[in-house]
Amino acid sequence: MKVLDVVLTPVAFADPPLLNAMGVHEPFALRGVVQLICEDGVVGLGESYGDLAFLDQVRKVLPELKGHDVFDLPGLRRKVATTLGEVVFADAHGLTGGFSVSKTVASVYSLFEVAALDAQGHYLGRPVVDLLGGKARDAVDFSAYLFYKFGAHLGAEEDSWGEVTTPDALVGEARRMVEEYGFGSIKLKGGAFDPDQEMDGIRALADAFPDHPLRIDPNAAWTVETGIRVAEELDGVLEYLEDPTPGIEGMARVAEKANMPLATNMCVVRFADIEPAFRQRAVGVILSDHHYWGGLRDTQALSTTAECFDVGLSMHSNSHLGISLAAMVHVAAATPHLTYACDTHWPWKTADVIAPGALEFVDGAVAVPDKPGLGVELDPDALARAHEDYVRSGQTKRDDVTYMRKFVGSFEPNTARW
Ligand code: GKR
Ligand code: MG
Repeated sequence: MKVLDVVLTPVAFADPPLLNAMGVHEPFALRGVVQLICEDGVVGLGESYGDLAFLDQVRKVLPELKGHDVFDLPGLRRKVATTLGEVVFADAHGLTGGFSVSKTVASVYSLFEVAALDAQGHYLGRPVVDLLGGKARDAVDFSAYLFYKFGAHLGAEEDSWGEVTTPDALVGEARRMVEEYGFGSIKLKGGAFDPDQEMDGIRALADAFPDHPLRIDPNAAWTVETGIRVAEELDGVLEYLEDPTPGIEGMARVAEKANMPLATNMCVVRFADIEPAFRQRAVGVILSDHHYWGGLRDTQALSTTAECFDVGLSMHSNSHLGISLAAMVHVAAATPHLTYACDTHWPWKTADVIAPGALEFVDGAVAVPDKPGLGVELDPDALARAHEDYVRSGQTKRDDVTYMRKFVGSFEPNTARW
């Protein structure tokens, strides 16, 4: 089934002022939505980053796709690799690890692979999970993803979550998320405040939610010494400790002393990182992300590799919309070795580009859609509105640092400062 045309639509959606090691989320998060228009009226959907530096790479590939058979995925990858050559895409926020030619190709390919699989599913009348080998589970567990946050964006009214900078407020945020979505585990984005303050936050969560496994992720904001101290002080409290410190070697030094596994979406971000990381026993859990690991099938390959070395697997998330969540759910459902509830930013958004109802959280899990393809439909009006927001926002990249400096003029990213 051939591609007749490809439409790429940059979109923006409102995002609260969430804090992390690099600063604070801007008023809008950006995404790119792709529609592969195919023969027989079939349309395949994909979603990925909306930063201009990424979209520029995607745009180079668009003309090459006309006439491509959506069942030829190796050919699709070759076309992406040949078209991009030695280019390296780097994002400005620095929260998803290093950059390389292979990660750039994997990221651009992934966007089109998901859309091609969606198109295949529509053509065959089968859900994507079936094209990936079938269901290993009927529903996919997700974790509540807590952030410290400001109460309002600059010049705006306070949002419904309010300011969250204290343990009490954090517990309040967690209660709302757990009540609304039924999450059975909780992750805290750290790296925003002093580690002792963030450990107090984790202890307050442990008291309030004794049955919920907990994690903290400072995005490599800590030194090795601080990582070891946090691992010791939160021994028995955390199910895993995510990216306490930068780099495979630093992670290995923390891992040597930590009783809980270390997880990462920063130091193992492509297949070439696996050998050094596993050899040094730096990580016990890889947080996969199909958006840069080379799509849904490579995510499954990653899972098999991790399983061979007794390393756990879960999923990383960035601010995203429903097409991405659907892709995560299908691949997670088709991947037997998935050992922890996945991350999602879903509760933080208030709008989407897909028609509502296809993806619902029940007891913290999303049932795998059983309709053809990804099982989600674009809402054309919502897509148009989100594109207008993109144009109106004037944002062309995610830049948490510069936005933070509008709140705190002297702000410096917290990476390895503590
Ligand atoms: O949304 O601020 C955020 C997160 O910090 C995100 O950008 C990270 O990539 O969630 C991610 C993580 O687990 O590192
Ligand atoms: Mg992380």
